[in-house]
Amino acid sequence: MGNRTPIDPNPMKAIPIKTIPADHIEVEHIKLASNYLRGSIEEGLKDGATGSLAEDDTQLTKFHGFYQQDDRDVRDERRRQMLEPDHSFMIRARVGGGVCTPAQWLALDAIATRWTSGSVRLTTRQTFQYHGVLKNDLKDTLAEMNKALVGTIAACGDVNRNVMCTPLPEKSAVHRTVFADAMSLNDHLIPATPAYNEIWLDQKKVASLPADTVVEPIYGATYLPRKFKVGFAIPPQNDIDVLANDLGFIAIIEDEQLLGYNISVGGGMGATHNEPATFPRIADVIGFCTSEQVNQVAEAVITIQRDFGDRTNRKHARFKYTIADRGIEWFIDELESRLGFRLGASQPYSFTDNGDRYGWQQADDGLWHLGLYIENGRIIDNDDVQYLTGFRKIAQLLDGEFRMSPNQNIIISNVKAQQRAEIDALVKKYGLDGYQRHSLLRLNAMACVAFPTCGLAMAESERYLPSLLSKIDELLLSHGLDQQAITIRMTGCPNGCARPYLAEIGLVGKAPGRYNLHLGAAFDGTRLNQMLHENLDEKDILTTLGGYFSDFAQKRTASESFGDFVHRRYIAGGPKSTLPTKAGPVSKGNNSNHHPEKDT
Ligand code: SRM
Ligand code: SF4
Repeated sequence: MGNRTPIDPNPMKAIPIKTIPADHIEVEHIKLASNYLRGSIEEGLKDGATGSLAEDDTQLTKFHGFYQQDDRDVRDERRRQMLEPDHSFMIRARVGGGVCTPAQWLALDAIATRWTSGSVRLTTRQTFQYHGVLKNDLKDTLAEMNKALVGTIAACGDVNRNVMCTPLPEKSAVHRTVFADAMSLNDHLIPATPAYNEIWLDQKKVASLPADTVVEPIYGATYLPRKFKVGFAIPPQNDIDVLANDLGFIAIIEDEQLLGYNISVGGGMGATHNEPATFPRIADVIGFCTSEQVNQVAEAVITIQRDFGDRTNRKHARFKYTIADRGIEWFIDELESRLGFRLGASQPYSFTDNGDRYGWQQADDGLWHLGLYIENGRIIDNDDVQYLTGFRKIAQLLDGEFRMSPNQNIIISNVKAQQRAEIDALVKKYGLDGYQRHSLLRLNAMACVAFPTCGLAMAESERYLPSLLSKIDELLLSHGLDQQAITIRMTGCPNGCARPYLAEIGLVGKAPGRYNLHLGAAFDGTRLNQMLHENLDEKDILTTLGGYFSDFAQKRTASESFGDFVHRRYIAGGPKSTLPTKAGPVSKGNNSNHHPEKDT
């Protein structure tokens, strides 16, 4: 480790900032001028002439948990007709660890039915979103959500987001402890500004404070340079994709006792097409801490990013770039200096997979958990499915809880044995039994939202993946691979919301109907895939995958996963000319692993 800075704890508290350096980008000025996230949101809400908010305020409302969007399906037509875009808002809940009671579910369901476009959309980070909320209904919707004790502050924005926690471990006692640690941190990192309560919950405004008051002791007046994500994994499950998080805690368990956590730092998925300076990155495991040290470690990590993250370029502002630029040794040194103690040595652990568990599982306390597959997390009632109604009926009788999974699914948890039959009957009646019917490929698939709501989508994702999966299923069957679990994830752009770079097959939207094909990730989420083919349409995707499947069926070693096979044959030193299609290899672009030691 070389000459390390002597341990000398220094204050981590944010010093009030008065001015922004000239090279800092616009959003930094907006944050500072906002008076701790107030901006002119309240005034904007009262403006009945438009369905939108002022542009600066739309940056701030992210911190309050919602995004201004417009319907992309009608955007061009409205532009032609010189109409204002069809604005509405996406609201994301902050549900740490994804746990929600039946009473909360019923309240959320009522809100979905009354004020949104009619669905509850489970996300890849164990929470849910509403789409289609109109400006006039924002305040009622947020107030009603808070009444159900489901807040939205810091669900988005340049702050720590909801803390994830593996939802279904075999060991219920360890889970309880890890979950408690995750929730303690989730709460510890909530912004302290009273702006949210003032605007949405009509809390009395705080009288003016002395100029040197530290309103945000962790974040400071300009918050973080970028979003920040934390997750707790309980091996052998890596369902939260812990190494995709800025900061991860990997539970180390011995004799069914939690010893503490390995700490991982610097993960992230987002990238931009054709900009090699942006890349997905898998986190480094840097050491070990005890349960009691978790909040302190997290706070120190976050303040390092607060103080050293790049505020001059948003595409380079995530924590992963701070680490990649300055080096992991520098980071550990800075962290230990702020902590005032050295981290322990990281402990051995291993993961089996990064997917969800389906069907009934019994935990060691005798209670049952039913993992249900929800296609792309969309809980809705329409001509095809009755999921909203189904979950409403289940919530009306459930004596346990719901746990949202990190793969857009849901677990009906803590069910007593005598309730199982009733729940099974409802699951069947409302078509929620997909976990018993679908292929292993589909059960390991995720697609991000993309069109029509996501402002950044370049290609379809949620609306397209289901039909593509049916075609890939046929291919797998034709090669005798239908019993092979393969992770597949699609996104409508390279931002990586469905963590496509950690899927054995990753499809990343480039333009309408066109995707880059990434292959070779590990089945357990510990190795990134690589972009091997660019700009494919559906026909090319199927032909190309067919080539790999054929090769895999013939040449795999016993129990080798598809990702490991592709990695061994086509990536780890293998000549790229042997790629089994005429589609040429791509130059090493924005998807190198940056962890050659893990790349074996
Ligand atoms: Fe995401 C932006 C949806 C998980 C990386 N993400 C967005 C926005 C808000 C688009 C926007 O900025 O205008 C999307 C809203 C779509 C819509 O209409 O609802 C959006 N992200 C989602 C969700 C709903 C995808 C899903 O299908 O489930 C996930 C919500 C998670 C949650 O509950 O908090 C979601 N986003 C992720 C993840 C996965 C994760 O965290 O494990 C990632 C990759 C991990 C990471 O952060 O590195 C992710 N989202 C991004 C990025 C790229 C960030 C970057 O570092 O470059 C953006 C764009 C941005 O921030 O500028 C983005
Ligand atoms: Fe939107 Fe891109 Fe995220 Fe998909 S990956 S939800 S298209 S930002």
